[in-house]
Amino acid sequence: MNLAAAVIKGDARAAARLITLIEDEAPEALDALEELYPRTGRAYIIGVTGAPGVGKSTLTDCLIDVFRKQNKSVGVIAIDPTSALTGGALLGDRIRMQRHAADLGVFIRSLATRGWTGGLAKAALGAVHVLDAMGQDFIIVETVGSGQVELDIVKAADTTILVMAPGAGDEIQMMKAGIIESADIVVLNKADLLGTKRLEADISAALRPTEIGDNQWLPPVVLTESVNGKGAKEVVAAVIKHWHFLKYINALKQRRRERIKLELSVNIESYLKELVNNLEGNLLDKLVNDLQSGKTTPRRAARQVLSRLRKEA
Ligand SMILES: Nc1nc2c(ncn2[C@@H]2O[C@H](COP(=O)(O)OP(=O)(O)OP(=O)(O)O)[C@@H](O)[C@H]2O)c(=O)[nH]1
Ligand SMILES: [Mg+2]
Repeated sequence: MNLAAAVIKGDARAAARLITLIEDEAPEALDALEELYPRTGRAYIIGVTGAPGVGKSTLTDCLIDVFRKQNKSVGVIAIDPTSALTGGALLGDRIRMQRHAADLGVFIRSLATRGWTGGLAKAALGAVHVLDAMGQDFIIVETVGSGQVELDIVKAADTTILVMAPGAGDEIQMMKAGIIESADIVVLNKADLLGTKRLEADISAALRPTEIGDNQWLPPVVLTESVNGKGAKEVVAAVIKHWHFLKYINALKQRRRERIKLELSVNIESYLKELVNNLEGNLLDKLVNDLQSGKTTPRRAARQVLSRLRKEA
């Protein structure tokens, strides 16, 4: 049986294998994804993001538990843009979600890619398709850090959870960077620690809208103590509430449209990159030489590349 067919049957080993091929950008992966694509669009995708160490994986582990008690299957993709360098965080993620390792209704996978950030977004979207096609009801995508990758992946979720914790030091940064604005739910984890009340007040102030319009979602702040399993039920309830809200105001379709658009542009980008890197006669190298010796300008050089691409097409 081919890989795509096995994934559609729910074969976890086939799914794991396919995600590895996606990470490696293997041509077979692209073919398998083509086959899977018509089977996607059924899962509900939850993004879990936040600064390093705030407790995203511990919370995710608790969320898995709540979903499993409701008889829902769960797929998890843990993404760390820096992990290709350190390798450490991935191990930590696996260990924190270890207790679900033997559960057939749970599929957990870490993702790492080298190279351009667009590659990571592309791989993440591909991995989501795999879990979707294999029949997971909910897919949780955990991303660490900040910056473009995080924002892209946030865009790709149906519901985005921003996790914060007292004492992490990055909270004010996140509020300033506007990351909090893309949160549908804010989880204040480590509520057992000192400084929770203060942070809760700061978050609520940052979330308070200047005016409340119709059909506006005011992100709830949910307190959790993930390390003690506390608060996850309330987080899941908030996710479901947000889901119903999106459907009610007809916004789920629009969100999914954004995701499709992102995937299309990421694919175009990687396709173009490949074409450009494989131009005949080392055109790219020649242009770099010309630029370095002042014979051309970046814009003119880019145009030359485009006209060559057009000719080759
Ligand atoms: N006190 C306290 N510690 C917690 C809580 N939740 C998680 N932790 C601890 O915080 C540390 C980091 O937890 P992780 O779940 O790995 O955090 P993360 O956000 O996934 O970390 P990265 O993936 O490395 O960014 C661990 O030592 C957890 O045990 C909590 O509710 N209270
Ligand atoms: Mg983690």
